[in-house]
Amino acid sequence: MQSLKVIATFGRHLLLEEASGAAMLARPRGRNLEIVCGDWVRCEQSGDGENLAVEVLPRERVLRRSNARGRPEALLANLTQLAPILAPLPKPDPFIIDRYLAAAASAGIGALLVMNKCDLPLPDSLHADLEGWRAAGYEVLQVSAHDADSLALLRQQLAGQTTALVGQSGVGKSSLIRALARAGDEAQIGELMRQEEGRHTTTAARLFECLTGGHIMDSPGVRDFAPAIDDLRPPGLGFVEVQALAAQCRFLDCRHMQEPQCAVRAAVEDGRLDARRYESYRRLRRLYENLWALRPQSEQARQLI
Ligand SMILES: Nc1nc2c(ncn2[C@@H]2O[C@H](COP(=O)(O)OP(=O)(O)OP(=O)(O)O)[C@@H](O)[C@H]2O)c(=O)[nH]1
Ligand SMILES: [Mg+2]
Ligand SMILES: [Zn+2]
Repeated sequence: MQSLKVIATFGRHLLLEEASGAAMLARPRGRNLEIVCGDWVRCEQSGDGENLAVEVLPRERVLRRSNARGRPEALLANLTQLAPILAPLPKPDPFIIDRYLAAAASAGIGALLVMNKCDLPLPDSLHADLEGWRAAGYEVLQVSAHDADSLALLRQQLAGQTTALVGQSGVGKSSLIRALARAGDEAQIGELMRQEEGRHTTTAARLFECLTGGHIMDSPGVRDFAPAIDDLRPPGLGFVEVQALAAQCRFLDCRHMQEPQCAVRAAVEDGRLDARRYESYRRLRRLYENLWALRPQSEQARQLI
């Protein structure tokens, strides 16, 4: 039985890539099989000739979110790099970006911030946010999907990687994919979009080959994103600069909320740690604790303090 790569998922349908490069439709066998874009699956044919994915091969890395019930849910598999996209319009929510960055760090996935639509004026508040991310050690690329020259650095960063573009609806993920994916793939991008109030909105995650090597994943826009709490590790919960400071906190299990002699809070007070990033950490810490509290007692032992 050969293994095939999942290049798109829409509802209960899967698009698999055959060895020849051709795409093949399939569906998961059974309700309990969680299959996402980027997975490798083994397939069988049913009696009536339908392709059934019967097994998901172990994933190297996976991006997971907390669903409405606070349970982990896989979104994208086998990516090596997560690229949260933001733009001057629609109005950016930096807290969503921070939670994507935390999820990536927690899952061993690299992160690259992409500020799209740099042909539009940048609001002052966004300048400050970009500085906060750069201070934390993240690279921020400023590009425009409508200006091929601005994409040169981004192309370099995609080579040899599987990069997923994520973020709010309308920031330009699909426009970037159109500029970065191999031309032959372009026609298929439209198939997975829905016309909504005159706008194209992506409805399915989809994997493409980049022009310059590597792979790139498109994904539907989000209103919010919460990482799977099972993946977050104290003392930083995926906030890399909090993690680095935590070794100097007085208590090993410091939550960096009210504890005395907390190196993280001290760094906020003297300006070494971006205050907005710290506020974002606090929000994630509260979410982390609230969601764990909803879990049955038997599972709570798994929570790391
Ligand atoms: N000015 C400007 N507009 C852009 C740029 N990139 C994309 N847009 C526009 O932004 C709008 C939304 O772009 P999409 O690529 O559909 O955004 P998306 O992130 O894929 O949105 P969802 O699929 O809903 O998540 C379109 O009207 C694009 O033409 C850019 O660099 N500059
Ligand atoms: Mg899109
Ligand atoms: Zn602390």
